[in-house]
Amino acid sequence: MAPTRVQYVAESRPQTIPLEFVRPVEERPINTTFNDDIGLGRQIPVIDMCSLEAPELREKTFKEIARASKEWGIFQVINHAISPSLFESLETVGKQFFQLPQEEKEAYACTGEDGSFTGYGTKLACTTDGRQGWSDFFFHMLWPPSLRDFSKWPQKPSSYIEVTEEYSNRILGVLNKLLSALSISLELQESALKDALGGENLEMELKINYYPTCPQPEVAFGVVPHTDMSALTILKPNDVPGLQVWKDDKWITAHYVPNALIIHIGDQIQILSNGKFKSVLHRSLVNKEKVRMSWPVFCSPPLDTVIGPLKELIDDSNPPLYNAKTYREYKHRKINKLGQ
Ligand SMILES: O=C(O)CCC(=O)C(=O)O
Ligand SMILES: [Fe+2]
Repeated sequence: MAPTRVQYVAESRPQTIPLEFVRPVEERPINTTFNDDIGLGRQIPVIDMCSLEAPELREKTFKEIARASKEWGIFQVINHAISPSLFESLETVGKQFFQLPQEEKEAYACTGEDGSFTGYGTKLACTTDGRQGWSDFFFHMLWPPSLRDFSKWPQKPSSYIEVTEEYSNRILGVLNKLLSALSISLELQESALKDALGGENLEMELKINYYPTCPQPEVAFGVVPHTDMSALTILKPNDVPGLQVWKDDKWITAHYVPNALIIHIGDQIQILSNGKFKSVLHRSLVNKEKVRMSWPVFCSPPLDTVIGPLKELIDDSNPPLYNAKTYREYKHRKINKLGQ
């Protein structure tokens, strides 16, 4: 029997949510969110990618990126050259998939059999802690083209594949620019991070998070706190805020910036940079009236790539802070909570 989907639970319009979604009192969003009533709270930095092309602004922008990656582990980017109409199409096809009848979605149910999370599902093993987040997902490989299996992508709506293929090409362009900028911000060769992540074999996976309306958003999470095991995550949210990041011992809500992409530094860049850039701890909240959705693209090295601190960043006063290991081993250890 298929596990119960959160969307299905939400459609029955319960007054209260089932117990497995209720967080312990000390963890609940209402007791832990930084309340910025007087507007003094700092916001996740916003970086204008156009400035990377302007000779007089480049240096300053590299510094902003370095600072955001060190202090926050997350930033938003604008002027990244992805058009608002492509975002709109991405949102439309994703929404249409989740609006299909339940049985049609179940045809894609994620079985976890091949050790991957591909397909439609309710919980990714890496975020399990015995309690459930108020969200369903769809997950599939996006890049490289040789690893795409279109039969595992939604076949409905019919434009899903075309729109998502176009989006993956555009996201690859943004990713390449960001990896160059991050390398330069670390005072490395421009190609250093991309080379370390497998060069042209670097992989991208798309997850669509679907957070149904929730009658008790003050006691639940959409996705429980975690860092991404990817190198970099490039996330497009819809206009319903919900992402929170851990900064200076507080949970801070990301403001919605129209047409911005949210860039998370993931575990693999934290390791390659020997801790200079930090993998951001984050979580997401849900909403009483509105469906929230988000589209993270996880950018990661191929599984057999060995990831450890880059040798250019290691010297007597900067000893390696992490063990080198394959990404396969890293993932296995993280999913099974074995320590690194
Ligand atoms: O929905 C969000 O904003 C965050 C989702 C997330 O962190 C994830 O899926 O890894
Ligand atoms: Fe995440």
